[in-house]
Amino acid sequence: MKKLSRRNFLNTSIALGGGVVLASCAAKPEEEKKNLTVENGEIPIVISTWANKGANKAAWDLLEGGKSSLDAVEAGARIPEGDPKDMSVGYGGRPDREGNVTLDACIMDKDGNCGSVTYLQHIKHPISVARKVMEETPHVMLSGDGALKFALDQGFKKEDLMTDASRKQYKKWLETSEYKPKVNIELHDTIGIIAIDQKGELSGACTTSGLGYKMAGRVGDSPIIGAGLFVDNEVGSAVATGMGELVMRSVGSFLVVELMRQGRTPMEACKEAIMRIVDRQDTTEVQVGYIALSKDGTYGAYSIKPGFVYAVTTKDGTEVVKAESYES
Ligand code: SD4
Repeated sequence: MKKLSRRNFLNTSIALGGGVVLASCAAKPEEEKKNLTVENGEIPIVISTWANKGANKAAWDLLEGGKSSLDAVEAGARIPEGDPKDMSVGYGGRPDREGNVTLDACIMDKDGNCGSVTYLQHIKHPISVARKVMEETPHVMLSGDGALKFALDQGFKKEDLMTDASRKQYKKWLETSEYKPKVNIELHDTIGIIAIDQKGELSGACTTSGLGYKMAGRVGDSPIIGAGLFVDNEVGSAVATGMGELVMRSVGSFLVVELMRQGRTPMEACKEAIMRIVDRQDTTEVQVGYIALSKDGTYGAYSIKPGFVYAVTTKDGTEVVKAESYES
């Protein structure tokens, strides 16, 4: 597929009558808007990448009960982590090419505290280990064997994270051992989740098993503060999903939050961060999507390719919203 240049994209948009919609939450089709008063911001609120309704529910139950956004995003992230059917996160996640399931996760709170684990094996809930790194150590990031040792010291259980299904898929993959990251072959179920609690405080979390059949040792954007996730309680928060290398090269989530600080709506900020990638990197066969939530409860998203959705939960319920994208 030919890569569209930014100029072509803008020209196309102008030709279509300025169809590049920049309003916050413009990704929501008109008929879906009726229940959510997002234009004015709705608090508390939780949004997450992809159609993780179960994750939003777990987070919402805590927000509704007056718990902190930190507790909420951790609880939300644990849902796909524990779900063997979700093959991009935690238990049942696709292994690397050596057959090891290696997990990346990070979490960030309203005070700018953060914790992260990378290349963590054998622990079902890396997000909770990341929170322990934040709360129980003087560090931000622990990796590999050190992260595992820390997790075991904290009482986490060592487990086999492969399932029959992931073993079967891996065996099939070994028949060709071909690795070419492409749009959606990884299914991109990584969860990034952001919430604002009843006190108006923001937190975020991100957790993944990374790209399926990645090189041994590969770490993506998801545990990197500023790339996969960033929270600034004065401004807002953003998380990324998709091909982590593109996100890391542009420090994407930090960029989205800084653009919101400068006055962009969440959707405008996500779009500008995607355009930064599209203008400078080869995006022919890869997907990246951002979601963002501003301090006042407005939200938005944008992706390179169509097909990116995110789940939004407020007191009016949960809906899965289709994001606007650079390509159509
Ligand atoms: C990574 N960003 O490891 C992750 C993958 C992902 O949805 O988000 N998939 O690059």
